[in-house]
Amino acid sequence: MGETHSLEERFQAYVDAENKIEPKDWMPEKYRKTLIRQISQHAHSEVVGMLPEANWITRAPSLRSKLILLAKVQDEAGHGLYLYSAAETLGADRQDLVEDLLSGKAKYSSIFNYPTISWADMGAVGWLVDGAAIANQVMLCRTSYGPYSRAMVRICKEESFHQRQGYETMMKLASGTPEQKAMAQDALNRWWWPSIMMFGPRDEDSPNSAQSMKWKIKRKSNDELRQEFIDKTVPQAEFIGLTIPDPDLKWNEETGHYDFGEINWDEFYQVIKGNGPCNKQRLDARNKAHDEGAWVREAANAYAEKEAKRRKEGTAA
Ligand code: BYC
Repeated sequence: MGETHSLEERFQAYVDAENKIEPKDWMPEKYRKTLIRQISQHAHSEVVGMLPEANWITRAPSLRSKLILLAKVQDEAGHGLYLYSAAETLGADRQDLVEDLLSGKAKYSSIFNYPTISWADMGAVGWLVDGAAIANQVMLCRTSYGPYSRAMVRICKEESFHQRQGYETMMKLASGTPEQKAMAQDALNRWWWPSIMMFGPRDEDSPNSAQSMKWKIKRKSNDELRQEFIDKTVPQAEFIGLTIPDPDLKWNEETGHYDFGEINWDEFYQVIKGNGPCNKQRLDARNKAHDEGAWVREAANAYAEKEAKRRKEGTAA
């Protein structure tokens, strides 16, 4: 007991001195579990996050926008793969993680349970959802776990491109015909509140935050990041002539931040419990894709076995 205590103290001091924890280093079991939870939820979010956007690939309004959207969705698949690999360095089994997603046991970001009903939603998702993702993930580049922080550096570079893609789409629509501007405003109206929910519960209702901040897994709190995102995004909306759908949104001279209205936390908890508008549709689509990809996994395994056998025979000869 005494020994564990001193190991934990040494671990904390090592983290406090801004060192990175690497896979073979000693770490408290709860640190490992928290990271597996957060990294796998993040990986699942990237994978499920492809679905609302993939919905528009065949209907993109130009070849240029189709190419950009395709590239963005492929980037998200790549992010999911780096993140599953980062979780594996902590001893997690990828197959278990994927099964937990497919059975509905694992969480993934609430935002991907909302429908994408017009092309303007591709703008709003890129601008707001990727914008929120960047706000959250820039701080994760400095997370204390080495493999996660390194994965985040690359992911953030790609996310910045995604955010630009979204803002450009919104800018074009907002300066187009009155119908196009109305489409952009409608998308902003529907995506604003779910986007600010992405940062998670308020700090006082966030069960994991205190410990994760102490271990420097998280470097900024949910509320701090939400406020940063709002402060950065409101002027962007003003610049393109769109209105944030929050009558209580107001610049506060004293705090130097925007005050904003009450978030519908009941909606947030319903969505993360599985009762959002598209939860069932998203899980059905992931299960279908997984089943249809079974032959690829079988073929890859058969090839790996054959190669291993060939190598063994080669060494024997
Ligand atoms: N949705 O104690 P808390 C992307 C859960 S991918 C669902 O504050 P924590 C993108 C939370 O996990 C976006 N669940 O938790 C992809 C916890 O669950 P448990 C995803 C949520 O971990 C494709 C419980 O509620 N980004 O950007 O300290 C295209 C209590 O919360 C949500 C990441 O995953 C939510 N919104 O803080 C475009 C980033 N919020 O304990 C874009 C990495 C909270 O019941 N993750 N929960 O299992 C993080 O930074 C942190 O996990 C969070 C939550 C800030 C999200």
